[in-house]
Amino acid sequence: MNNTPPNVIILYADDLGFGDLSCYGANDIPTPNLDKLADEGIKFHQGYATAATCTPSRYSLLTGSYPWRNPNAAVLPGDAAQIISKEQPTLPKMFKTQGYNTGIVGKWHLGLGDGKLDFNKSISGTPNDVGFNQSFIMAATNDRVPCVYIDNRNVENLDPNDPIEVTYDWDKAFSDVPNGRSHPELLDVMYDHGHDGTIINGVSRIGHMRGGQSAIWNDETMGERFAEKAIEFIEQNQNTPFFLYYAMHQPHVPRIPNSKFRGATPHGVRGDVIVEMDWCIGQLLNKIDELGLKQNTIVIFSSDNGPVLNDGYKDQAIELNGQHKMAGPLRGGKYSLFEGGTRVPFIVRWPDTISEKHSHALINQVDLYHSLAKVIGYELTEDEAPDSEQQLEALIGRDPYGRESMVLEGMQYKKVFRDQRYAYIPPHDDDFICQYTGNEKGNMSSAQLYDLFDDIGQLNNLTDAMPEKVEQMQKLLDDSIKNQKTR
Ligand code: NG6
Ligand code: CA
Repeated sequence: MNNTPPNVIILYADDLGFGDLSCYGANDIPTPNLDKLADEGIKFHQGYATAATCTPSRYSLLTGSYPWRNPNAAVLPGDAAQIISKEQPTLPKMFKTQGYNTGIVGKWHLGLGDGKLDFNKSISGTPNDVGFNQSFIMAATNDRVPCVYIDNRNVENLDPNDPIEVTYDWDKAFSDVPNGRSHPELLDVMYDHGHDGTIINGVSRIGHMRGGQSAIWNDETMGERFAEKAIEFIEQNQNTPFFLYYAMHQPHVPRIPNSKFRGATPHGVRGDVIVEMDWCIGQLLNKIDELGLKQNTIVIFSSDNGPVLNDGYKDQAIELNGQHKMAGPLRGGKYSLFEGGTRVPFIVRWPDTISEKHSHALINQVDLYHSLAKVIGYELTEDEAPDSEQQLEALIGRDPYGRESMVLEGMQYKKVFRDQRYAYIPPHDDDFICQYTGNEKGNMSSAQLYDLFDDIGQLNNLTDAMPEKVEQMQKLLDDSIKNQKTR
């Protein structure tokens, strides 16, 4: 029997929907590595991100706090300040106190810098300042500048004679740098809604950057690079317990698969990058096997929010989607208050500990903090990870029930209250349809109540039939907002 504490790896996809993997019902997107992971572990049918967008969900995963408790936890530009303070307790800090080496590879999107952010200097206010021993990241998203990798505190491969400048203000856009608006003839893929800033590798991005030419990433090898870095971290730390947060960029826009994966699915680039992501995960899991670490490593896979077709580029995701149901049977997707916004694939593998194959327990990524604390024998302080429930029994398949209830976020702090059976969406004064993507955000001027046992597709609004339930859910939501738990 192995007495060393288990390694923990969180694999985190970007905009992957509940129905996007073959093990979750996709018919023609082969994801053999994740299917195998699910087969060797447990697959959750009610696993959730805390929000339907990226920054908020990632904030919750790392802090154990609902995102709307922090007004800065909204989708961030690439030059935003770090929104997790250096003092705040975090998941990687927790692991560190228990003697783990901690690393992050991939998408950060929680801001950088603790004041004036200068990409040409060593940055203070990085993942390394909030609990990670090592980091290799992109600042925000692959559709936002700066399009460079940041290796711990410094931009990788930066030539000091060609400094990077970044702005998100069109009035300050660099007139000598081609952008999508001024030079559409230079584009390999046409932009849509707002992705018309600086052109990098034939793709115009959100925001503007100048300089840093030697540091510009290659979109086609991004998947491989992150996989290599994640593997390197595991190799370096194979003899100490480690915590690795591997946050992949797929299938977020722009979807630019390596040529090896072009045409891997009938769904064009959106399907192809999912296959690429699965391949990257396969590389990493093979390494875990090869190093003999499989038995003592907990591997968790999930996604930061639901799926979307056109999220800023005319990349034919819509035309080639065919019959594929990105969110499976769920309504809505990214940005949505409906289930498709936050219910995502959620797989956990822990050999010898987990024997169940499926779970319908209600489980949220925000619970990983407290549940993993239990695994490594860490006591949370009074105000640490306030919204994180200790759900280890559910996470390892021994409790089929999980959370009693939870608060989910659509966009801009708009909330849903979910209990074991019902989803309650209060009246929200905003659009029903997202004008950019066509996804249903789900806002209505009157309340909505859905019975998810009978109506997983959320078509039958029960507010008129069940006024008392509506009242009860509104009250529980108000209480959750007001009463931040202390332990
Ligand atoms: C939105 C972008 C979208 C995407 C998203 C972030 C527009 C109109 N839309 O603001 O393209 O970048 O932010 O995605 O600019 S996330 O998965 O990181 O939350
Ligand atoms: Ca996302």
